[in-house]
Amino acid sequence: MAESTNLTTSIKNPSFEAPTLNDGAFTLTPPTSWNIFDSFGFIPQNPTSTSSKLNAYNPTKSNYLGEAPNGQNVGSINLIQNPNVATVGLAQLFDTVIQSNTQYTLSVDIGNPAGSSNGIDLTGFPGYRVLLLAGDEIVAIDNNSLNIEEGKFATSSVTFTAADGESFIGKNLGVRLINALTGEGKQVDFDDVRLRASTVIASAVKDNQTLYGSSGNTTLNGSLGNDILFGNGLSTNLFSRDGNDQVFGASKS
Ligand SMILES: [Ca+2]
Ligand SMILES: [Ca+2]
Ligand SMILES: [Ca+2]
Repeated sequence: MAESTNLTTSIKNPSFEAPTLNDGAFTLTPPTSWNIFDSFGFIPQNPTSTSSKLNAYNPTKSNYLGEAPNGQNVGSINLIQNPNVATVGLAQLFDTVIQSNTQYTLSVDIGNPAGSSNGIDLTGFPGYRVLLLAGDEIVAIDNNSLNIEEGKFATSSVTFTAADGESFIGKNLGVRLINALTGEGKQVDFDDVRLRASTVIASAVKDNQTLYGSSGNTTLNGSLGNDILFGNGLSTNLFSRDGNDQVFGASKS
């Protein structure tokens, strides 16, 4: 069995319990120790209860019968803009530094709130993304793969394996939890961010690799040199990195 270590202690406020809130209450600022990722400026400088906002929220029984999956609060992103390519996220770089021959698994509960919050109708779901980061680069994605019913949470997991020679060794792991604003609905909630590491024997990263995806949730990292990547499936993520890489995207056949 591979040795598995719980690294959740390297995440600050992983369950969004700070600050403490009464049932139904929310902040107008990000949960403690979380940052706003908002490259298109969808969150106003001074959010109000009816503007777009990214906050800590103590959901009620009308949002989720079981309320928050862990503790009392969730991290919440509510966007009032129309569906758009722009996205907004809760972001944090962890204290965990990437080591070689290690597989990192980040899990987070994703919620589709029912009912309303402060008069805002929460019917529908705008979609989500979970991005695992090495420094400021994306190394794994869950791009809205879960089908989450109204009033329910589901758990998303993403993994990244760092091999010998990987350019990300020594960088900090991090996450962006995104409201994808892709459809009907305004709000996505997040709770209970967990991080585990397992020791693995990974094939060392070499120059000029040829890598093949499968039809599952595959992530291919080209890293060094002039690589050739073949997606071979709809849910394959391709990261070409350094060098003059050739990337062949996912096909349906
Ligand atoms: Ca919580
Ligand atoms: Ca509650
Ligand atoms: Ca909803």
